[in-house]
Amino acid sequence: MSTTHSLTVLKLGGSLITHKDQRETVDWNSLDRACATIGTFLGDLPDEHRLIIVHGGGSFGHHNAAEHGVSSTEGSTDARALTAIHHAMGELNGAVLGGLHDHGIDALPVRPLSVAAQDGPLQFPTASVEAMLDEGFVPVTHGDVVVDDRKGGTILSGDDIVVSLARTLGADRVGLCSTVPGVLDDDDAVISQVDTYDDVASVLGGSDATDVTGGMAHKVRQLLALDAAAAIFALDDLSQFLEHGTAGTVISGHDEER
Ligand code: IP8
Repeated sequence: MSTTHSLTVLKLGGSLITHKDQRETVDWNSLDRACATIGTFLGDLPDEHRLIIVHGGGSFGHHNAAEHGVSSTEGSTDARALTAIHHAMGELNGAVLGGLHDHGIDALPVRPLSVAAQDGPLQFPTASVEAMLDEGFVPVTHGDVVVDDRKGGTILSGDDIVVSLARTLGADRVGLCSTVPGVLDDDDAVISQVDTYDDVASVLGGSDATDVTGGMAHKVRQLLALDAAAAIFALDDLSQFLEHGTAGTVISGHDEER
């Protein structure tokens, strides 16, 4: 990718763009708000900014994966089951692409099952993503089922893709837009800055709804290991993040999980 561009990797959380407790139900209102905000941001910018969007599974991927007993660690060799999970994620990807197109964003799909593999570490070739960025498109990829060395297919989370793409492509900014305004302390106040995992170890728990790829703790650990400035924030702060690169909880420093 051309180095004169600045690159943002933005994840739209599955719980944000779907109703997580209702099977395969898009939250059209939140999706449209997110797409409108992104459209305004890109429309206001000169051409040098590049954006990759990654979305999670919400009530599409996670219900399907749990039903077939597939997770990030538990694989399956049942091709029909793996295809069903991938197909559900394709439906959601189609909804996200449609929302982005409605707001004038030149978004194109990147389907991980067809390009990525788990061979110990994640292998996510980026030639197609880079070519899209160079041509001014917005690649839109997502958590998916991927083939995993000696396990059949397992679940690859959107968070892992965010981290992999941000590293490989040298992203300048990474944002996770979620239903929560950041990492919350015991009084539900947003922790504005996290430099090491120890800062938040006592307050982080698991996700409430069905989620086969881990909750906030995993996100924070992964973001801490990145070079790029990262932030976790809610939809109300998406515009602030896109414009300034900081919102909600800002995560910096090199901690665990490299
Ligand atoms: O919601 C998981 O992606 P995530 C995708 O980013 C599937 O963890 C297929 C469950």
